[in-house]
Amino acid sequence: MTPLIPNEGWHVLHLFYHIDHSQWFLFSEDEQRQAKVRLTELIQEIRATQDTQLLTFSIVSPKADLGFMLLTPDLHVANSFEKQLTLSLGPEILTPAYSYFSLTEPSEYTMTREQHIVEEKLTPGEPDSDAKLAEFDKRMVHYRSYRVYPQLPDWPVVCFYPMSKRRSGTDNWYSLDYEARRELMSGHARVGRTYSGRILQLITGSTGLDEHEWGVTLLSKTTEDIKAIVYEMRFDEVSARYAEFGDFYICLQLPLPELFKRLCL
Ligand code: 76R
Repeated sequence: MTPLIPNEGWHVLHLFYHIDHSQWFLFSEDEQRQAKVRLTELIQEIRATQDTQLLTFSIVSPKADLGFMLLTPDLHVANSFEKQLTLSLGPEILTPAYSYFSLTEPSEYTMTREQHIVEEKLTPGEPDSDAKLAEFDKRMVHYRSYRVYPQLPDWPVVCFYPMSKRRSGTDNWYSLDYEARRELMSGHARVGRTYSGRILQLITGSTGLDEHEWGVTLLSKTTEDIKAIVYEMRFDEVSARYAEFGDFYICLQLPLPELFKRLCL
């Protein structure tokens, strides 16, 4: 099979399931134990695959029970792991509640060095400006690689929602010229940067791949920070005027033994 690997970035699947406990309780204790071993071994296999990450979640509220976030380069591999995960606890135990398919991507609005010099009124060659530029360069190297090849931490609170940019009447993001969009996005980024260290955001592109245009995955250590950033962003013009959102899922990232207990498996 020829691998389906993007030139840049990884494929990303958010997979949320309901657990059918009425089927599960028909299993003998031994069958339940074997099912959990199967899922545990599959997760180990996935995590041992090169450039592959798998996050495991208990979902808050009955929107879903169990969730996975899978990041891996080859779509054949992603698809194969996805089918195995769905069946891992036995047929009809996991039923899909929601899923989202996207790709990590660089941003077309990432600030260039030249734009940074103009916006911050820097004078290259002057020690003060050079120090600021060195800091900018360091941040951008990290940021560019993080967006396309993220390493997600085990922070406990994960918020996922899909979003699109509006295309209606005078509020059509796609009929704005590039400079206007870039200007608006730099306001968005300014708000975002004030949450540095508290919110880790991963924006993955899904135009043509799923219902919305991006998947937004926010990782945090508290629910307050998730609520605060999403609220504050609503006042920023990019969100206030141009953003449309899908359903929100709050996930708790848990290690597997704890996850089994939490889900009454
Ligand atoms: O520093 C840079 O140049 C990167 C700036 C940046 C871009 C280009 C950035 C920063 N984002 C970008 C793109 Mn974002 N982001 C969201 C949401 O709920 C809402 O209202 C919106 C959901 C959040 C919470 C968030 C957080 N961002 C995007 C895009 C792609 C747009 C496109 O291509 O048209 C979307 C859909 C989107 C949505 N953003 C940040 C954050 C945070 C916290 C940051 C700061 C990151 C950092 O510097 O550490």
